[in-house]
Amino acid sequence: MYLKRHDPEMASLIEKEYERQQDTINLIASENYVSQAVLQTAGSCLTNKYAEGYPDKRYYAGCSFVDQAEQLAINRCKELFGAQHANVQPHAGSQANMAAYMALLEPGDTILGMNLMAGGHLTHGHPVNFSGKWFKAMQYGVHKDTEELNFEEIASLAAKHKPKLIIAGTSAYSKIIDFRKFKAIADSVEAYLLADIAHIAGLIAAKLHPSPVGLADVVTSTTHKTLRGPRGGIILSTKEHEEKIDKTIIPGMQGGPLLHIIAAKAVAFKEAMDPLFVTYQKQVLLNAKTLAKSLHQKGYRIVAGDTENHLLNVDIRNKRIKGFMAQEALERAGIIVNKNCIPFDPEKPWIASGIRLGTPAITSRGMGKSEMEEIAYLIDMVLTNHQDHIMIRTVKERVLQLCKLFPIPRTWDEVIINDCLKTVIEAIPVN
Ligand code: DSN
Repeated sequence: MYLKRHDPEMASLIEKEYERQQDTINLIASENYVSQAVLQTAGSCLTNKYAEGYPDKRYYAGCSFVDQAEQLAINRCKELFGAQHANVQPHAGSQANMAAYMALLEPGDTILGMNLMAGGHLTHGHPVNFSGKWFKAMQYGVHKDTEELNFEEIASLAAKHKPKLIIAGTSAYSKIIDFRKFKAIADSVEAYLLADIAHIAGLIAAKLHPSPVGLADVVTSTTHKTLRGPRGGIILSTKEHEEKIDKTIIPGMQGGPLLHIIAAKAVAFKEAMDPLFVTYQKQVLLNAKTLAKSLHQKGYRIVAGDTENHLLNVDIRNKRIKGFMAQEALERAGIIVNKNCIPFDPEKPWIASGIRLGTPAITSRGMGKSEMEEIAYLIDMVLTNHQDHIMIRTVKERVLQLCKLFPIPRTWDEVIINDCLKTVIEAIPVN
């Protein structure tokens, strides 16, 4: 490999990270494995090109091929989500949100978003984030009893504070999001509605979760979670907001677009339009359900009772272990998760009473029902014996065996779908 000769230090770090990815079970709900095609495009010569502006309206010469690449990404993105307009330049989900807020709001305006502690996101109005500093941020949460979105609270906060923008979106929430209810509340106070679908974009593209496109003024997303594309962001909007959104990204906020990443997004959008992508997403849902059921049977409380998407939040308090300790013990056993607050958590976020588990990445490796049951067993073994080094080593050996049986796929359609699990998730309402 050229890099090995040129920069052995960096080559060795990449090699080690590759081995880490191959040899661990990745349950981070926001991660996935891209195809070789996406990887190749992201590592292509398109990284060399400056192209501030948009296709056919650039500040630089030499853009004819990158213009076509970006236009392809825009067209595919619009087709995939049925959107009137797509901006594929945001470098990440946070930048997509920042641009959308800057396009629709003035500093000091009131926004209403979900509290991070209840399952929201930093950019939805947290005080340490730009969204909480630049805007007057009101925060909603979940019902204490059901741990589901508290629409009464959302409606009453909206009526009281008259936000200019309501944000519908989550990063640690396992139930279906009813975008129609959000739209009705936004309309009742004449607020803009922004849907942040970063986590569920792949499910929406596969029509396994209701879509906010057509309801929300603006929809933001990342491209690397359930959507299984390169690390980045997108903004979908109605025609009405097209010009404002585009002008906010450039010249308003970002510099040169990352054309290698934009092109890789286009490749991922094409992959997401294949019927096999739907099969993959159905398996993601089934795997999450199986994992939740298996953990529940072992005495774990699943936040909100169940999962209807790709993730589950697990309350681990009755196992006498904190979230940060669970995360650390599981990593020693080769199982990668993140600690997560549960709703109304008495602990601080860096301690946390729960863990968040997601199935997009392990489903990409072809794992199915029996592997989910086994992973639940292995998680339980670690959490109930987290100080027992021999037990941790035994679990790690089994994790390695599983990883060897299910290597990271090289191509998007290499994912092996276990036929007996191909049940359609009829229960999930689709727009
Ligand atoms: N960091 C992402 C997640 O893990 O949900 C959100 O930005």
